[in-house]
Amino acid sequence: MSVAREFELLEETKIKHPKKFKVYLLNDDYTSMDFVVDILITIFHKSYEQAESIMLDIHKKQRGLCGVYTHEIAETKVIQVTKRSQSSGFPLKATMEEE
Ligand code: TYC
Repeated sequence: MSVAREFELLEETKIKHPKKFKVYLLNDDYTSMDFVVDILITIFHKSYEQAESIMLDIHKKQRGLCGVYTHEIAETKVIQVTKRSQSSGFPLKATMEEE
């Protein structure tokens, strides 16, 4: 078998890992701390203790990692945060970026 064919076979059998996306919450001056904790518990499935610690980290460092997901799930999380923030009258924002 040629080296080229061997390379082709190797490429064909390689496992394709889906790209992963980090979802962040951003700090602002108006969203209540309780609301951010609630978002982290209900949308990002954190415990109360984890949620409080991430929220305080965002408050101090301007943004905080909430989770790493496939593109579709990350996009859904960002949309869920935006909808909940808008309907509660808070300016809280979520962003996503490739890992
Ligand atoms: N900085 C906000 C306050 O003092 C709290 C806050 C934390 C807002 C995290 C957004 O992603 C955020 N009320």
